Amino acid sequence: MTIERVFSGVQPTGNLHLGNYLGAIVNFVKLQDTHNCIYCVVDMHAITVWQDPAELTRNIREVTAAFIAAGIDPKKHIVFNQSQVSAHAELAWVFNCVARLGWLNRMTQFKEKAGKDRENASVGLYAYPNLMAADILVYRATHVPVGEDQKQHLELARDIAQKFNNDFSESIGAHGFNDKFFPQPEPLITGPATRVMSLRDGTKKMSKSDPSDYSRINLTDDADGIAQKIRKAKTDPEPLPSEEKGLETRPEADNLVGIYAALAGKAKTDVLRDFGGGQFSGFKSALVDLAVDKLGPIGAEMKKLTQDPAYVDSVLTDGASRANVIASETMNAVKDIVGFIRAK
Ligand code: AQP
Repeated sequence: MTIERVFSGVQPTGNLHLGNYLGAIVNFVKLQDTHNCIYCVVDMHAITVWQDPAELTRNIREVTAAFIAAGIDPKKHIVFNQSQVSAHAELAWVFNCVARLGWLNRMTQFKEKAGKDRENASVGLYAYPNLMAADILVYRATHVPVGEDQKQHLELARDIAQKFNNDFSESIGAHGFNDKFFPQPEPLITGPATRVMSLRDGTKKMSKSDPSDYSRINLTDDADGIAQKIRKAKTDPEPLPSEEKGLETRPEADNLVGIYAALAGKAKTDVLRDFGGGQFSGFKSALVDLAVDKLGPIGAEMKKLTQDPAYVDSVLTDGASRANVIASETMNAVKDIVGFIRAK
């Protein structure tokens, strides 16, 4: 039986937060037991918006440190930064020629990030989903753990895989490959916190780029910082409901209960069984204790690791060389299928 391959990435754009952790990294850790995993620090995605070069380097190391501190084993699995494996960019170019403008025009993330100043957004930001499809498909990965915000990009990756397989079906067959050369990658969007919301506004996603640091819990926040942010988190005047249905019209309460549930490894219903009917103050104190208990050791380990950049860089180079073996094989096949000439 072949073990399925998992791929996912995180952008090194600073302020790695609880949403990235609960929506993605926690699931990365779990999947190590059952899958071959490739986890990538997607630095080429990061530069789709301006990054200060020295800060980018620091952030690449910080995301790598977060992966390791959270429990990803870079020896058993693969951890690397995207720009070290050139096949990502090469396949992305082929996909730029497979994907249709109409498909990209529908991407809500581009609309949100480019905002009103669309004309001034980088071409890279627009073509971002094609690079993401290449990241996944260059490893012919079948499963992609992501937060809910990435669902639309995953659908696009599936469309690109299918169009490539159809457009080149004759050539794929002529070169002796299976007609499903690229698989249909499945998003894995699981757990009670697939969309962690801002602590200041329960209708907005917790995000690295929110100007208010109080909107998010960063993985590097210390115990006092975590406590302060949770205590100041927006709530409403009602006590917590005893059943999940009671959270439906209360986005801030729903968010905090979801965070508690995810950190405790419980369902929201179980959390409400313990805290339903109570005031937010008591619940927030319990959430502070839980968050400090779970995130404190990760933050401390991240700090230790980032003080040893030579070690972190060696993890990335080792991972990149192993990733490169798989990616080059796919890229060589793609070149043959498309009709390019390459050295053999
Ligand atoms: N709020 C969130 N809740 C759950 N999952 C989330 N993810 C991001 N935000 C949340 C998931 O984290 C993984 C890595 O995200 P990313 O760094 O590649 O990009 P992003 O989604 O653009 O992250 P941010 O924090 O939202 O950055 P900005 O502020 O630049 O927009 C992904 O699996 C993502 O789903």
